[in-house]
Amino acid sequence: MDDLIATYYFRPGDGVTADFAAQAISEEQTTGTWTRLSTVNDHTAYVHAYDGEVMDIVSLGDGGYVTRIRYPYEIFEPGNIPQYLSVVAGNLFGLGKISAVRLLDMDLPDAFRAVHPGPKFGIEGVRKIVGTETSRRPHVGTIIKPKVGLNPKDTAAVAYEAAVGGVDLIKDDETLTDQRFCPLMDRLAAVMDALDKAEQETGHRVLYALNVTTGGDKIVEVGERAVKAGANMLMVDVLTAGFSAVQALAADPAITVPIHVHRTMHGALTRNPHHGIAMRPIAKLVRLCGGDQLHTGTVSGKMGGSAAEVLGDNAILTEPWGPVAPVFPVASGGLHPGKVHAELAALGTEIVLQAGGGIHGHPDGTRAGAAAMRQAVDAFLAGVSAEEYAKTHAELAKALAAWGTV
Ligand code: RUB
Ligand code: MG
Repeated sequence: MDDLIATYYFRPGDGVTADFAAQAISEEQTTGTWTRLSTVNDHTAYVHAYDGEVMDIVSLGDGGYVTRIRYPYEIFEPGNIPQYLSVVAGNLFGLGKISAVRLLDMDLPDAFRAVHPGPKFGIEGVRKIVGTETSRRPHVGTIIKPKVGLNPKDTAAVAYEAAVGGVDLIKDDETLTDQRFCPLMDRLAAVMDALDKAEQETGHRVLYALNVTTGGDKIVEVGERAVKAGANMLMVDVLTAGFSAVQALAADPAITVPIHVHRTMHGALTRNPHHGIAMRPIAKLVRLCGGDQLHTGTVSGKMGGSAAEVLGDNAILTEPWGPVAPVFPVASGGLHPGKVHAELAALGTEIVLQAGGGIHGHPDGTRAGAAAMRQAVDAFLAGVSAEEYAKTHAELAKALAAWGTV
């Protein structure tokens, strides 16, 4: 079956039945509107082949319901992700007869996958670059902090320290793009020089996710220029720049590096349990449109979110899905070495753990902070508590003294 099935949570408005509310979603998003249509008559009866179908409605007993709606394959334009969203996540959010509605999930049929090649690298490709395809250890990443303000030379100096300390990935923060105080191409050149130097010393290849998120139609041009100049990873913010930005980069044969997908603004969609869009459908679309790693959240960090939901979202990224390669889940936001155990215990080891403040805020600086994160990971893999491991690892001991454990 090639139809798309979307799952929603909803709360009907006052005086509205659940059946009416679910039907209203289905009709608004397909062949109906708020009144009878003169444009649908005997001659156009075929239009009903494009009707949505309310498959079931389950009461949760708290005024809320879960419904599944089937949308016929024919109403979609294969390859056009904005159009898919205009159907499954369109005007329904504003319908006055529904007091709240949240898109929980969507089952994308095989026919959709056929037109989206998915990630070029995925987990295996990224692990290969870093050299962890055999060890399968979690990757450790850092976000250069402060968020904005450092010039290219200062950024590169921080990157060098983080790389020598042992991180696998360094990324720009989302508010840093191509501002005057830190031009993108100058920053790229300086950071890649620093990472080359670190690699000569340590033998360890480190990825640098350069934030090429940009306005208009420039993203492909900027991405290509960055890759030509030696970038080994690109970062794009999927919700502000759009799924099409990720798709355009991933589909470009000249973009020969993995794409790190950040999700700033997601809380506006994902946070309210009754209204908005859950992370799950966003994760599916990112995998479809070719992101190689994606932020899905933490269980002990600063951004909230439930462990069950993050685990489910990570499964969407990593479980087999036809020919579409698995995507590396990224846990980020408020992490530090004392939280590594909780993250890995809950989320498993096929993951990138990122820390910004939790590395650059280490009492002995970035290099020690990076080492402490890696030591916390090593402790977990050795089956030893962070406190125990810290007895013989000074950087971890100082991090735990500063921030404790959860
Ligand atoms: C983390 C950071 C990231 C967000 C991403 O910095 O800047 O952009 O945490 O969040 P720090 P999410 O480690 O200093 O908190 O992964 O939830 O999208
Ligand atoms: Mg950030």
